[in-house]
Amino acid sequence: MLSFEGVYRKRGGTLLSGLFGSDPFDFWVGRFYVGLFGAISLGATFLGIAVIAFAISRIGDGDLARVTITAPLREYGLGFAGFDQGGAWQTIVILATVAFAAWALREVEICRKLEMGYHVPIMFSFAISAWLVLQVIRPLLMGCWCEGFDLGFTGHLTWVSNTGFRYQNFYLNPFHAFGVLGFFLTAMVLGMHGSAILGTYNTDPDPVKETSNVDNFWRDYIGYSIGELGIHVLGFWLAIYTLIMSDLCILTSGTVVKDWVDFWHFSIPWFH
Ligand code: 07D
Repeated sequence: MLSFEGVYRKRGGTLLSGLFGSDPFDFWVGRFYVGLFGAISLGATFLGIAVIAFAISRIGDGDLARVTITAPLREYGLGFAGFDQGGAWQTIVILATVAFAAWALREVEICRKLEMGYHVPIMFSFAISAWLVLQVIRPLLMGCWCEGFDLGFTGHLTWVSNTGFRYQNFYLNPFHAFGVLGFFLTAMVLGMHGSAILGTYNTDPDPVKETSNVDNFWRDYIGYSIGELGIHVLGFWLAIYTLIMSDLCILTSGTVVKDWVDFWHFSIPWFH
């Protein structure tokens, strides 16, 4: 344990301790906090990995690069499918969703222990929203689990390509374009921030002066520095914007828009 870690390792602030006054999961393994939701998340993850391994063994393709656990066929609609007919996919999707949600709730309990804001679980929940939209919400809206993406490296990429072309030209989906813009912008500002921090690391024994070295660099270079807190607030909102656009891009495809080429054939009178 590092010298300051003891300060943060306080029991309590968890759901179970709030409800019953005690929490048997309120402990650490090494430097990792476990907690009720950590145990649920790990349990669902191990079970999910076991189902994946079992499903792969039945497919009989030992090549992990191309092995794919496919979504149920269209004939099953929103019903349950047999294990080899898409039931494996359904089981894995349920277990993965439980694992992701429990992990977000574990983050909430850690935030409560550290008496900090909920920014981390909020941000992670937006990442989970992409998974939920793709695998649960859009299939429900389209009336078929077959709409979810297949699980596997090549399988999910094939799904993206097929789904993109099914709506003619996915580049013409404006939410997709705004999402792409957000991913690129987020990567760029993260790269700018990371390189500025690493570039000024150890330039001054005083961390406050080190921070002003970063500010000075950007003011010298582009005439403006968003500041230490500002860059993190920008990253937070950029990532949320990006994920909302990505959610909208796939949520609208097939539900309200069937053809993104045709979508642009509207006419705004004052535009021409
Ligand atoms: C999904 C991650 C959540 C992570 C979680 C936790 C695990 C895995 C394992 C369960 C959102 C961790 C998870 C550990 C668990 C198991 C077994 C984050 C997620 C919860 N596109 N496109 C996007 C670009 C084209 C198409 C998004 C670029 C073509 C479709 C993003 C290009 C066509 C869909 C994006 C490009 C096309 C997308 C994806 C360039 C194909 C979507 C990122 C330069 C012909 C998808 C919500 C994302 C989407 C999506 C970028 C091209 C089709 C904006 C840069 C033109 C059908 N594309 N695309 O959202 O919006 O991450 O998903 O060409 O469905 Mg696209």
